[in-house]
Amino acid sequence: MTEPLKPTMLRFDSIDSTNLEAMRQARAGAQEGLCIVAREQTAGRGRLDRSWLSPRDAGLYLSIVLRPQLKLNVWPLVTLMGALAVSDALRHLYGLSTDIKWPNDVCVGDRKLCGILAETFETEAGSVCVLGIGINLLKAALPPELEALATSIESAAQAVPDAEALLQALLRRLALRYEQLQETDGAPSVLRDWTAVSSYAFGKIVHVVAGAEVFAGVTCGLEDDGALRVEIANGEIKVVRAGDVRSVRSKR
Ligand code: BT5
Repeated sequence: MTEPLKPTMLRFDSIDSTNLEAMRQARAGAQEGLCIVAREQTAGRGRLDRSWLSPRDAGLYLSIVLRPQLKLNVWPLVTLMGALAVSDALRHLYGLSTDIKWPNDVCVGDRKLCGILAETFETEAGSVCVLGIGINLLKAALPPELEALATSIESAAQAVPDAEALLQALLRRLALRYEQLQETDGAPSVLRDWTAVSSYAFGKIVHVVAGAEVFAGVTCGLEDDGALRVEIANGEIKVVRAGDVRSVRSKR
């Protein structure tokens, strides 16, 4: 039996990145459950050295230190269970029905409302996964150039969200999903739930950029470690572990 996740909060007015602070704290020995929250980030991080725009009080920016009791091959599922927890909280609080774009975007329609960045590393006290979550609360989170691609709770739910209520609801859902992941058969059960709510799981026509490889195909489920399976024109199945996947419309 693993211990339930009990978050302890460390709050900042302004910080470079909640993920970086969580990594610093974990290297200094922070226990599982330490949660860094900031009102703004001056160097919010996305995947692949991209940035996450994090203006003051316009989004929820948090990172949580996890020390999962899991085989290393299923650690990538932490990203998927994080997206499920965000979807659960948004449905519960605002009645929002969301999609999950593989691997880490929670979207309303085609627009990104939340990005997730899980970073894994070693510390003296064992392996750590820092799970970072950025959710756009207000329209003010987004500059004009992102308006076509992204959204906020204010736009999607037509309500100004209470950041603290969202934080508390999200932490509760995260604790539940994290428990689910660590149960016996937790990995297949998280994969099943993810597959049930993501339009990207099956039959999505996608364009994939994975390192130097670029191809198009149709999605056909996830591998045990959460990698996306994409069938290309000759029937071959490509397995995407890292990269960008975007939906493209059929030419028919
Ligand atoms: C992500 O990367 O989506 C992961 C974002 C994780 C952010 C959280 S905030 C708390 C924690 N601390 C951190 O430093 N990070 C985490 P990726 O899939 O690479 O998407 C990044 C791309 O999304 C950028 O290149 C922009 O195009 C777009 N983007 C940037 N800021 C955005 C925003 N606020 N809302 C929607 N899209 C945004």
